[in-house]
Amino acid sequence: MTAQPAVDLHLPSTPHSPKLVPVTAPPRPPVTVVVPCYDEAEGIPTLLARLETLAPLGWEIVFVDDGSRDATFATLLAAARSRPWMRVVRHGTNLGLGAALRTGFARARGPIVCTMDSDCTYLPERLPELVGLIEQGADIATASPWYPESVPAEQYPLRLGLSRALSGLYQLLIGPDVHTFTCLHRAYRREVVDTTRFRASGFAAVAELLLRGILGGWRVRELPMQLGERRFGESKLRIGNAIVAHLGLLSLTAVVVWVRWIRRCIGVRVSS
Ligand SMILES: Nc1nc2c(ncn2[C@@H]2O[C@H](COP(=O)(O)OP(=O)(O)OP(=O)(O)O)[C@@H](O)[C@H]2O)c(=O)[nH]1
Ligand SMILES: [Mg+2]
Repeated sequence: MTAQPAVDLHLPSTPHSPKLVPVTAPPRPPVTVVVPCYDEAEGIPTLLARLETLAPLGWEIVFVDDGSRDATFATLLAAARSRPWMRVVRHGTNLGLGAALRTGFARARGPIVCTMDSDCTYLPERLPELVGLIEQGADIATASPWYPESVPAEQYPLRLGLSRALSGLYQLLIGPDVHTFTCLHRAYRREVVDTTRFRASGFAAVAELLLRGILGGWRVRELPMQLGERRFGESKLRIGNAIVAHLGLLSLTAVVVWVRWIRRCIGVRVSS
């Protein structure tokens, strides 16, 4: 598939359109929230109503519409006209969740960058708690339904089982300190998203970003949080595709961890 250029409502003007250059640059927001959206038109009114409660904080919210086939883009566009805290970016075709995150990160202006699901299955109102963990010194803060103190979710036993099993396998490779690797509801110190490269285009990008962050030495904190039920629209998760992508990521992570372990062993022998 050919990548289509992203359309950004608030992209800086080009030298060919000097009349559009603002007299003063808009103030840098303290936090940017990136919200990837794909065919989520049904839930957008609820999403906007809930995000409106964050407006007094001065945050910017960057919506990345990823080639939706429904009215997602038109709805976001109309809403942005009366909401200065909204920015809307669009891919001409569907490029996947990971690609949408990369586009959102490239547009984010805040020193702290959050990501969240557009279906509000984790409470948007709790994003300030994740940001608080970054302000206390964490580099990555993630909501964590698999943290021991989290209230367990009860819906979708098959998918929850898969998510839990994957997180368990990543935990085996990386160490016991982090319990959830697949949750999009996160906050990052800006340097993390600027320097952590991740390759996956689909859902596995969420786990890849956290794994690469941990392997890169960034400090991770978890916030116990219950996973809620999707109330609008349909799930975009394709279980078969997700399993294949995660198996690839697990293998890659295993190789990286073993190579590091072997290097450490050789280093110990050389120095002794
Ligand atoms: N930009 C973009 N966003 C996507 C894509 N697929 C899913 N998303 C978004 O990623 C988030 C998570 O997708 P969901 O379909 O909710 O998947 P899930 O959370 O695993 O499962 P449910 O909540 O049960 O549906 C939502 O905000 C989706 O709109 C995609 O291809 N591109
Ligand atoms: Mg969801």
